[in-house]
Amino acid sequence: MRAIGQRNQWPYAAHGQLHRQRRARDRAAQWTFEDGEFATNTNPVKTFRSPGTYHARLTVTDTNGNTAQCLVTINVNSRFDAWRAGKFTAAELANTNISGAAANTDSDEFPNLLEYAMGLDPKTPDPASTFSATLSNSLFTLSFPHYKPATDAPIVLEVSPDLLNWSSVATTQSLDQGLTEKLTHQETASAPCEVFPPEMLAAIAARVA
Ligand SMILES: [Ca+2]
Repeated sequence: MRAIGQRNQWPYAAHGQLHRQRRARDRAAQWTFEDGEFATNTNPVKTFRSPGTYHARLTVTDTNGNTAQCLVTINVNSRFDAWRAGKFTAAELANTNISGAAANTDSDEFPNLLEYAMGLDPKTPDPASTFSATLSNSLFTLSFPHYKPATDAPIVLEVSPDLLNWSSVATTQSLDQGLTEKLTHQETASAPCEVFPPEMLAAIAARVA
């Protein structure tokens, strides 16, 4: 399992825009956000201080005084650098051996980029079982937490029938916890897997680390 990092910008921002043709004939538009802020232009810009899912109510009024409303969902994603800034001190941020993507400050199984992608705390050791791998009744189940706003660090889950050749597999959501979710992959175990499950689990743990 690996997390892929990308460079992104701070702060989080969301832009709203009405359809061009509709906007042309509308007389007024008002956006009302959950925190009480509002905007009366057709293309507002709002800054959010933390990732998450937000909503805004949009009211448009045409030249005849008719109004229409809709609820707009705004997904505010995170950025690895912004996450780092919230987790480490200025001195720690200057030291990539502590706060870098590959660093493992708490000496658990997960480097910082995976801590971020999985929604963990980089200064609190997490057990290896945070990435769960079980074999029961020939059904192999892999599951791990995922921090939804970490779209700049997608997690790629890879499996191998022989520990030599690896391929990515799809995961499905098995538990929704708001900003985090549990992703799971299941498949029927092959014969070698049934004979050597401990070795396979150890190899998987090594690849996570
Ligand atoms: Ca760690």
